[in-house]
Amino acid sequence: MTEVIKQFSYAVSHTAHADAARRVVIREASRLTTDETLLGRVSVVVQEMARNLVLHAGGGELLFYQDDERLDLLAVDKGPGMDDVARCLADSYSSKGTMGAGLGAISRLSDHFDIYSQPGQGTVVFAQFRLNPATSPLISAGVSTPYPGEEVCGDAWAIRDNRIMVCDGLGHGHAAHEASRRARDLFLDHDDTLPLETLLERMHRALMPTRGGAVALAEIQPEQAQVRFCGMGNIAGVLHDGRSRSMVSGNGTVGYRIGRIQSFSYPWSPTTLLMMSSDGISTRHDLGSYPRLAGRHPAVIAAVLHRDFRRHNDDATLVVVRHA
Ligand SMILES: [Mn+2]
Repeated sequence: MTEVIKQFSYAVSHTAHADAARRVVIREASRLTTDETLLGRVSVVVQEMARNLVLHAGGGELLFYQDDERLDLLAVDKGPGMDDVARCLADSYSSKGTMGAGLGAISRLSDHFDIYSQPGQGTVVFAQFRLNPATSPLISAGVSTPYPGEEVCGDAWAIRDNRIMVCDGLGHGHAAHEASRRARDLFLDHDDTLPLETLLERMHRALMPTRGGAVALAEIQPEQAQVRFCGMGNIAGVLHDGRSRSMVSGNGTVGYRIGRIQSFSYPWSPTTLLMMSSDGISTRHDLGSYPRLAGRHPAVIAAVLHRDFRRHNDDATLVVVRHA
């Protein structure tokens, strides 16, 4: 599925951006589906999300992610937020011209809908469209944005079955993108009976012609009630289950020079959240300070924390995973 993964962000602050965003999203979605009804639903949802950003939030960001199973859209803003999301949604069926009007359409037309809003701090709206049935027992989402002004992201992330990878290519721009892309391609093609340590060792060799990067691999093993984590360099791995716990990575740059590769086990339960982030996301991020955010869809969690803890001088990636 290497070729079909596509992710980008789009700044929306004017109604003209809404049309442009819709065209880009539909162009990408059309590569994976010819279902006109589905494309029609996506089209209206992009339009409504972008309109809400312009009319009710003073602008924001539209995030797009697509692979061969799904198309995810997120509208992220730091606008006034909503006091009562449930009421805004309920109102949407009877009123026109309010934020609720758009939300009602978004929730009806998408296959999965979620929202997180805090008065005075902003709103994240999530809409998912299924392209194919899910193959993973996990629900995952990642938000990944490039260094400001760069066309490509130097970070990459991927999930396959119970395994998750995040790579931060050294620096930013095309050379960083090339390194992280190579790590991701190897990850997506690897034989999943390989131990994580062996996979990381192979990535080390595969990345030698590149400038290298930081890599972390995680494997969730629900039957053993554990998660294994194998990292090299600055990718933060955090488990959240009421409180947050950091996982341990080794020192080094994959593809250049690395220390001993080791993986570690941590307890995993059906309520645990796994979060992995590149250093473009401040490690001060604290899920516990957001009321009820931990119960939202992983895409919403990733988008809220990315919005509030992203450093604007680096590629920034945050991946969130939980049980289905
Ligand atoms: Mn970085």
